[in-house]
Amino acid sequence: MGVVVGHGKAEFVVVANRLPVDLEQGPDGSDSWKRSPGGLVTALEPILRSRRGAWVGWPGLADAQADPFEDDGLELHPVDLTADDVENYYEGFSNDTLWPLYHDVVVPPSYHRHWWQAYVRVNQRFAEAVDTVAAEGATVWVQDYQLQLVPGQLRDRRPDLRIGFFLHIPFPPVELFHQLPWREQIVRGLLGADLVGFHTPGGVRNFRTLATRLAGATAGHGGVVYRGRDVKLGAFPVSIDFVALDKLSRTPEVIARAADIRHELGDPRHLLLGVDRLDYTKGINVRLRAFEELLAEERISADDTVFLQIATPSRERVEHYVRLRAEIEQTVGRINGEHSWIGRTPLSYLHQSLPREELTAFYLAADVMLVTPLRDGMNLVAKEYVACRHDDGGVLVLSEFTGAARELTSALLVNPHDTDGVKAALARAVEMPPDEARRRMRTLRRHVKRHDVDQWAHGFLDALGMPT
Ligand code: ADQ
Repeated sequence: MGVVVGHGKAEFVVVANRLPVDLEQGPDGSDSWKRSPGGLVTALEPILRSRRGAWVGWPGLADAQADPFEDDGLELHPVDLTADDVENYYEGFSNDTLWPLYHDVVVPPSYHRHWWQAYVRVNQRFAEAVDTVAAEGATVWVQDYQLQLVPGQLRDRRPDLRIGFFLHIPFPPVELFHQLPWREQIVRGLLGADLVGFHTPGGVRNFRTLATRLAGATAGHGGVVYRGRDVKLGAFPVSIDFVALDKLSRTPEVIARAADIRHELGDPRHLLLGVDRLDYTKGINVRLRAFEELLAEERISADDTVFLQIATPSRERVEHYVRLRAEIEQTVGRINGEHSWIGRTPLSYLHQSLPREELTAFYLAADVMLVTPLRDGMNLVAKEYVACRHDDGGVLVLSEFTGAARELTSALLVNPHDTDGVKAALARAVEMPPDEARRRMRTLRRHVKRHDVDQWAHGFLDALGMPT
């Protein structure tokens, strides 16, 4: 894949922790690149290709030294991370300090000075990489919580650049953010951008307050004024490639596979589904508890109901994740021990990542989709489920604490801290009259179709002042 390129002069640069390709090492030690398709790549690829675009990011393998290269018209610039960087910047500060802090301290964040130092150092390396690839006056779009210092570091080196930043996770309430020993540096880092985007107006509000309190920013038109510069703030709810998923879900292969899945699960009358990265923010335990209690109270029956939970392995070297996995596996074992009979298991649990076609078939097969995070920036699974239901079937149960809940108001919205409320919604979803379910699903589909990932990317870049 690809040819090596020199230091180009890109007009549009995307910077993210990860490149849209993964570097993989074979058993013989040889390197190869593998595409890692995702919504962000799909949305940005056409824009990157249409104007000398480049992507700066980590290839996903520690201690690899990869040269910049071109892949099908896209310039890719790997940033190398050592094993020590991965441990301290990525697993440490990004995933064990910022991630829990920004998700309402669902688990206690750890604050370590050496993690912070690694975060500063690695962010600086990303900023240097952008400096070498960006043309005079280029537009740079920095993605997510791993790189919050990059806008400021880049502004210092390259005042000619137009810099946007988008946060894919929630921006926390003011009081929680205050816990962070390096709160002022993070806020100032973000204020290096010309536009800072969040999923929701709540994120905008929290950040505006902190920018004023911690960095002396003042009120400005559409945002704040910081060091004499306008910094725009805005809510841009991310989305999915509706057309592609809708199309995939209509293929005969996917439709047949959906029927097979139900059959393999024993042709239950009701099939419930959960799909998540295995993460403590996703509230997997919340729905398992509700399911368990409903079975115990005989409000649903193991004779005709199956709940399938698919959890992608995630952050397996971080302690909280190791513990979460053990807890969930114990709960699954308990529920099945209690409520199964030979050849009939009410709960199926897959700790696996699935190919897109397979996931689409599961979405199409499920009568009820359970999305119950304790906190989630957006939650794309909810939108993917809706996009796959070309038959207008299925009921979505959705946590109020997701960004998606602001848009998908025709779902059954639940408070994941209220077990009785989740149980009531689950029972209602199972018994919902088909007419009502179809009406709700049609409304949801109309919304996601109109607000897809393409519209998200263009909305952000227009606000940043880059014509697309
Ligand atoms: P995530 O926390 O990863 O994203 P989410 O938005 O739900 O959460 O996206 C997960 C993606 O992984 C989905 O595209 C889903 O299809 C896929 N996936 C999940 N389980 C899978 C499995 N077993 N096999 C294959 N694929 C699977 C972060 C934020 C979110 C925000 C997104 C985008 O935490 O709040 O919505 O970024 O901004």
